[in-house]
Amino acid sequence: MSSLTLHGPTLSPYVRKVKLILLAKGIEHSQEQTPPSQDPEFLKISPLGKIPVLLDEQGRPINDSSIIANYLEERYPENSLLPEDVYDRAQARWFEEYADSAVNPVLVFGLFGQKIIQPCFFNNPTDEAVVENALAQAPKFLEYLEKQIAGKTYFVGNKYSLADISLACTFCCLSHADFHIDAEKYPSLAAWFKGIMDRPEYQEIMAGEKAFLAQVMNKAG
Ligand SMILES: N[C@@H](CCC(=O)N[C@@H](CS)C(=O)NCC(=O)O)C(=O)O
Repeated sequence: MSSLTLHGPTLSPYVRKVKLILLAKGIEHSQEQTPPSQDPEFLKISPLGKIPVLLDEQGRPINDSSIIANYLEERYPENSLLPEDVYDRAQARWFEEYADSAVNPVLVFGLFGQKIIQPCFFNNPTDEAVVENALAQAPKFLEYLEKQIAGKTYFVGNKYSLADISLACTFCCLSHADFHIDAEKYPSLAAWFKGIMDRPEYQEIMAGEKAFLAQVMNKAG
């Protein structure tokens, strides 16, 4: 029987989230570097043309990283990435939502999207107004997250969870765009991210992404 197939490159914060969940849970899978597109063939498995898509062993698609995360948690409850406590579970899902729907659209798309993805993959110039808007909004996100992580190793329940994965995926993209957490202003958040980045699976994924980006940027001149 074939294993699960993840579609999309991990440069996408949402694909990276799913990849890290698969790795944390030790789930056998393969990965295709499928880009998002409106190609009719791709729309058959991704109605919105977005990545990630996860295909199960029967080739049935599951869309949206949060729904995939939930599916993986229910199907593979071992090595759970959600805390035991019901309130903490809600908090973990909140941080996932905060990263995915609040921070990424402003900071990831504003900085990584404009500085790397648009010029290197679409030959579009960086929209400096979008970058400036992202930079202006960054403190409100960072201040909130600094308060939430202060005095803790992980965001929720004293355990590595979906909350850490989702937020780390945001900061991975930002680091590609040369935006780093200022350790003087946000010491707890910076220490948390360093701790996460020291994990071998992050080292491996980021090394692959950096090598790929270096190649693409070289070609783009
Ligand atoms: N809520 C979705 C967001 C996925 C998403 O926006 N993916 C981007 C890549 S980072 C995409 O496929 N964009 C193509 C498009 O919007 O057409 C999820 O969590 O999977």
